[in-house]
Amino acid sequence: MKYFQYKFLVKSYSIILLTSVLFNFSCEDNYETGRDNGNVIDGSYVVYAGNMYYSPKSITISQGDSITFVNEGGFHDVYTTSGPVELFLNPCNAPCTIGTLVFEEPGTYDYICSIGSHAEQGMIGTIIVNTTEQSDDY
Ligand SMILES: [Cu+2]
Repeated sequence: MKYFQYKFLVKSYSIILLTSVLFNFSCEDNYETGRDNGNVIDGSYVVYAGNMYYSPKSITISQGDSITFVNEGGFHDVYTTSGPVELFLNPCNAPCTIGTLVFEEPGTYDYICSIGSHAEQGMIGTIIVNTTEQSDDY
């Protein structure tokens, strides 16, 4: 009887251990990818920058919306590499706010961090700006 109780305890403990390990892994994963369009401060969307990421990596906003880039770690800037207009923000040393960009032109903007080899190391992102203009129906 006692042996079975012991076996049950060991089994339960293993399951708890395994679940917490898996949970920790998924949390770590979410840190860089889990942020979404829900991050808004003072009416401006927020994209976080750090070593070596922008989070969220891709964000969809509407024409006229703005994005504030918050630097959580390291020295980073923001430079668009494609899109309707060229935009950039000068770098700053974390913790700092790199700056805020306003997107008046709809379209898809790709951007990078131009510091060192940060872009190659993953500091690239995409901003999709949807038009707010109504199509005219005659
Ligand atoms: Cu950088």
